[in-house]
Amino acid sequence: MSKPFYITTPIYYVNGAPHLGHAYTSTAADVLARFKRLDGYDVFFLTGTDEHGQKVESAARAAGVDPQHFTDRVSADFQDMAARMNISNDDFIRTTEPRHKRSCQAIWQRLVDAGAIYLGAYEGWYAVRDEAFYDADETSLKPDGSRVAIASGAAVEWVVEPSYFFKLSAFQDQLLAYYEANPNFIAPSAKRNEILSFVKGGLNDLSVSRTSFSWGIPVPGDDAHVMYVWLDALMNYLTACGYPDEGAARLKYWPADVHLVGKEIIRFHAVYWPAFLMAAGLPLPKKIFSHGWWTVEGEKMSKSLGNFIDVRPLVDEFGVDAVRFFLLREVPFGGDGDFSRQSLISRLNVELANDLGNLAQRTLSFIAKNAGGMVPVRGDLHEADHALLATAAALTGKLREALDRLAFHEALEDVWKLIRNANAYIDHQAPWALKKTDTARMNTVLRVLLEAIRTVGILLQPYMPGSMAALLDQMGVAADARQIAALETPMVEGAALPAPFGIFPRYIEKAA
Ligand code: ME8
Repeated sequence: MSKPFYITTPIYYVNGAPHLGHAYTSTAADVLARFKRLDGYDVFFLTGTDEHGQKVESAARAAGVDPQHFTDRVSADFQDMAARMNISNDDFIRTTEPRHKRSCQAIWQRLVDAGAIYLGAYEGWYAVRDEAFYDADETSLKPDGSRVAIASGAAVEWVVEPSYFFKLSAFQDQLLAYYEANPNFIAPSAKRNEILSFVKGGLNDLSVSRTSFSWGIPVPGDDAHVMYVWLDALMNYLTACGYPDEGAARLKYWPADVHLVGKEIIRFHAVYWPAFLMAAGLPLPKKIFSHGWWTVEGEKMSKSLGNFIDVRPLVDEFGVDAVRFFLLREVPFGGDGDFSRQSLISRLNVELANDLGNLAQRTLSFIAKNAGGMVPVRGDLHEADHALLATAAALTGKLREALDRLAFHEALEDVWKLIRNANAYIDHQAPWALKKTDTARMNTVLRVLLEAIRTVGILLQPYMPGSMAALLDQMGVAADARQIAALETPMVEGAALPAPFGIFPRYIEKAA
């Protein structure tokens, strides 16, 4: 039986349309999900939309639509974005679904039964944009007299209302012991340090219900309260596993292997979520990985600047795989990055069209013209052949290791080393010269190249599924021979190859 692997993205707020940032997290999660499937794991990959809370309620009001219709519409837009980015999620959860209401009310009851929830009153700062409570020292006064959260810049308002509290303060030691015992639980390490010092600084109990609006999941037994949207939202990861049904088939996926999140929501995932689970006596996720933020042409994406990038027009213009590749190639995963049209075009032209596209194109069309259009027969190997084949053979292990650390960019760098080596090899071996002098040697060289390109094609499938399928089709690799394990089996000598065609055309900017 294959090993379960559970990966999630954050569920996105439906207060606005999907943009590049959402596409980024979903694409990264998708690459890992696809890689693990290809490597024989039983993967469950979850994404979805976060539809309750004050922020969504006021966005619906501003649009003049009732919240349910509003969330139906925006959630459909997120699902469309996922489809256009070729995201292979196994489920799409919406927090307004009945299964989720049931699951949230069940965990609430469990927290009450555990003595972790009590009724009180909240008096303090709240930022609707972040859906977060802030201590006074986490806010600052602006020259115009307004107050904002220091971490995010979101406006805060003073809130006084009856509220249920979760006894977060009681979990400080347990959390610290957990971080200590599981050094890879929070990554990258800078984030781990940030969370460690936050928790060491002492934890206040957390307000987990609101009474000043009604767009949320009612607190069991007290309809005047709706659950705090973050308790509701975090529970999505368990709802999708069938919680609270004990016999649910998907419970085998819990605890999650990776919750992938943006850096601004690490505290919710690495502090509040594990504390809720500890209180409920449930297992904790294995890893919370936080990635950085994209800016656009040097500017933060914001409503006031109106510079939110929708990835769909980019997909139309450059192709989905070029966009997916760019997002994971451009920025070391974990750090911040800047989107610019120019850098996308340059990656497409240099790395996809020149490096990879040319390697495949010149090898395959040479075989079509000069080697009978079939997988060439290999003779004795020279040192250079062994070297290239050894680099190819080592690649799988390197990718497994890099992707287990979510180092998507490093994995690509490793693949590109092989591509560059293969391009140098073809130049050096010059099969066009061997054609006249030694066709047996020419065939061996072509065969070694094909093996290297097949390795690239199979291992890049998670990043660029459509283009790599087209490449593997041209190499006669059967659909059931595209798993990572299939790399152990050599290609079938003499098998006929279909007519080759280019997969990554160069992008030529049209004159304005
Ligand atoms: O926070 N760069 O939803 P959200 C990179 N509903 N990634 C970005 C980004 C940017 N500029 N902007 C957004 C929420 N993201 C909650 C989550 S989870 C239980 C609830 C990505 O719609 C990144 O993954 O504000 C970030 O964490 C997420 O979108 C926030 O989406």
